[in-house]
Amino acid sequence: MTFPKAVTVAKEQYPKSVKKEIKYGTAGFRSNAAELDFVLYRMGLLATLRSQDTGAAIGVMITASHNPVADNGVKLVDPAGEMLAAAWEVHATTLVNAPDDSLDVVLQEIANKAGIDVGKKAMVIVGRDTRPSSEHLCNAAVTGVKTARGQVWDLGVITTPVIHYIVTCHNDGGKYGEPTLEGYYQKISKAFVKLRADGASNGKYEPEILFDGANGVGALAMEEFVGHIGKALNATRYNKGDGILNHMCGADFVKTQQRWPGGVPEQAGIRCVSVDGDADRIMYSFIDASGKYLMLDGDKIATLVAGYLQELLSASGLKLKLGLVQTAYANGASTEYIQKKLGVPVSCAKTGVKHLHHEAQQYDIGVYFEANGHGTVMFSQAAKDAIRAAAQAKNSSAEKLSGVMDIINETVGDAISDMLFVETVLHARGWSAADWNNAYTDLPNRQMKVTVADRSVITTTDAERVCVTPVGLQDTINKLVSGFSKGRAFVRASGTEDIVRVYAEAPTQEETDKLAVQVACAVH
Ligand code: NG1
Ligand code: ZN
Repeated sequence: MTFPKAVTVAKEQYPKSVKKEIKYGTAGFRSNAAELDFVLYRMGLLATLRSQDTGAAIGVMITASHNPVADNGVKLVDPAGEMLAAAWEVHATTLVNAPDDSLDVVLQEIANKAGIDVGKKAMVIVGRDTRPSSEHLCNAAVTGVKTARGQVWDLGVITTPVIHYIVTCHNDGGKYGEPTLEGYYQKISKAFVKLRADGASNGKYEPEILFDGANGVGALAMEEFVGHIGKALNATRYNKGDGILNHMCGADFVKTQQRWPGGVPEQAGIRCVSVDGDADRIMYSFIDASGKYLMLDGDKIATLVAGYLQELLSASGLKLKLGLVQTAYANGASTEYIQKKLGVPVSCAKTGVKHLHHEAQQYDIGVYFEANGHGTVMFSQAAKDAIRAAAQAKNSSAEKLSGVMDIINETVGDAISDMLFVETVLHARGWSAADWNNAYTDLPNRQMKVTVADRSVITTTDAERVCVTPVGLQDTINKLVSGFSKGRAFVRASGTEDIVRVYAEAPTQEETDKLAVQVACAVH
């Protein structure tokens, strides 16, 4: 028997408590925290196998991100900091749904399928957010790793982007950066401070923000950054953990409610930065001179940073291909602005970071962002080499690009690293929040959730923009859309909730709402 203790430990400590089938989805496993003990134990077992399979360290992050505090979840991080490979998502689902009695057999089957030598060494890096349930769930994962005879490196309470960074750096021998928390803070902060060494103010840019930590781990990470950045950015921190996680604050609240976050005093003209519960998503908002609330989402961030990278690239003379990856949820005005005004090519990927990440790899410099504020920039090895060489040769634009590369956490969307990049661009341009917002005007848009008996009957193609089944639904959507000049709408089954999402855009909010309701009725 290769996994002699797997069944006993399961039965004695982490018995399977949920009968219904659960699936490793876009965000890994996610549910009410009380239902997750056995899932975490089994993910510890699986992460060990994956580590033996790849001969590298694997990450296990315990978080339910922007979801309520009573929820929790787990996601595995592959060796180069990417999301778990699709074949292993299937293994994860199989293992989690197996009865306690057959765990050893199922583990052996996975090992056989993947051709794993289970005697090999394994290393699993675990991290968790600030949820009260996270420590207990982390212990379950650690027990799983140890039961499968793997080694554990427990990072404690950290953000999701930090675990992606540390897994990457650990596995590449420190090429991307030093594989420690301090290494992470140092790399990003130093580059940020250096790029504003000549003065933190510039034109209409003031180095001052209000930081909404969502009462989660992002607040802790920001305290660390403030210690490293010093006076280069004056960040007044709110929602530092004294309130309820993600409740009436944070990036998801701001994006879905389009409202100023609770717990942060309203101050006109000052940028407010909201992160989510594991600090991999970011939203900006501000109140303009007339008292109007304005939100700057992932699309605004993507267009701002892609435009700046494009400018530096052409000034540097480097011949590198830059592109932006969005999803169908990107506001049509952002796509038009970046394509037509700035001449940056845009690709559309399916919802879910792994799809965007993959698509971004086709460019030398690939910017990807979801409208909800999750995104980053990736540089090919050739791009990195060319930029560093030109920077060494004192090409000033390449020097800036090189600095920007160090601010960015390429391994995954990273709220605070993204924030420091946005601040860098605004500083370089001498822009206020209003200047940034005025680059283009969002088209009115509306998202709706529709509950159906079986959401899997909805299938799509063309990066989710065209509905394939039920047959005839797309024709109906086309007809409805044609009733509006410049309308756009699509439907898709959510990967994280038991609902169908409807998205609509049109020239006015009234028309948009009408179109969304008509499409929702067609789905129902
Ligand atoms: P689903 O539920 O599949 O739409 C949502 C978000 C994604 C992504 C995932 C993972 C929207 C429309 N969808 O996916 O962008 O963030 O959750 O958390 O925001
Ligand atoms: Zn998150």
